[in-house]
Amino acid sequence: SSSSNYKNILVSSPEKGVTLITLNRPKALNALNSELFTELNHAAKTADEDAGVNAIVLTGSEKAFAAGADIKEMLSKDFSTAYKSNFLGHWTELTQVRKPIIAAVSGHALGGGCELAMMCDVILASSTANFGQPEINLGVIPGAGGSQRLTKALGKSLSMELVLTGRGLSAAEAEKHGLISRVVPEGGDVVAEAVKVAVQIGKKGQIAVQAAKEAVNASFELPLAEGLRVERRLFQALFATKDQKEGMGAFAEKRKPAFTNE
Ligand code: CO8
Repeated sequence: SSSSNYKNILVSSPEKGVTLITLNRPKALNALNSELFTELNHAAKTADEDAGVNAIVLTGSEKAFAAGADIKEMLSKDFSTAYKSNFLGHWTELTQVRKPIIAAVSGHALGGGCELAMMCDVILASSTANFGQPEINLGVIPGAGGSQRLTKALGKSLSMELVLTGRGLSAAEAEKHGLISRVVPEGGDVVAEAVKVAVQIGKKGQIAVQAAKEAVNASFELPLAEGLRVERRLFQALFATKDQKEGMGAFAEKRKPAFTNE
């Protein structure tokens, strides 16, 4: 499907090298369903494969980044259909994207919405952001990383409190405890700020950018010694790129580097 066929998302390019994906189910506070995720995966994969794109910004509306998986659609599901259709199994595809994804969160980022934000590489939030894993109120538990990525970000005690009580986490708390990189001050525009970060990333050598993302992500998967080995191998491999010669050469010659992504 081409971008004009998307029903649940909008795709645009606010700056050269940046793809902006906006979740767009306003009547349901961007509740996530299978079709939305299929479109999101398609748009992200398209950006990932486009040599003209360096980074992706993912956002929702002022009111909601996403208020979770679509509860009305899940209500009558039974085990056999959920299991046989691998219900929401394709949610993880977003984590296979190699280019950086920056989440710009305003309003509710709850349940699957919080989990979606946590699948991104950087989270910026406006002061209205409200994170949480309220699944316990629905008789279930987080199903797409809320018990794992949240715990890695916040530690055990706070994650347990959020997951067991379902209470929300304000933008200020999320910043204090390291769930997000920063809150954009009131009056600021979180999407514009995220696009700025994306543009900055776009000025670097893109092989190094993707290697950096791969190395940081390895820290979530591997024991330290293995992670350090991955990092060192990637670091060494970058000496085979023109961008390394350019970057270090430009420093030595006191000029700005002109990376060619080679
Ligand atoms: N699903 C479906 N519809 C929703 C959802 C949702 N998650 N959230 C909001 N909506 C709908 C409402 O039903 C309402 O629709 P309508 O106008 O037709 O009644 C509309 O959006 C507006 O919502 P509200 O009127 O409730 O707006 P408020 O501002 O009063 O409240 C809240 C906002 C607090 C966000 C409230 O809507 C709410 O509590 N929503 C549910 C939040 C929630 O529980 N999220 C977790 C869902 S479960 C989940 O995400 C599990 C993921 C598991 C992934 C597994 C992968 C394998």
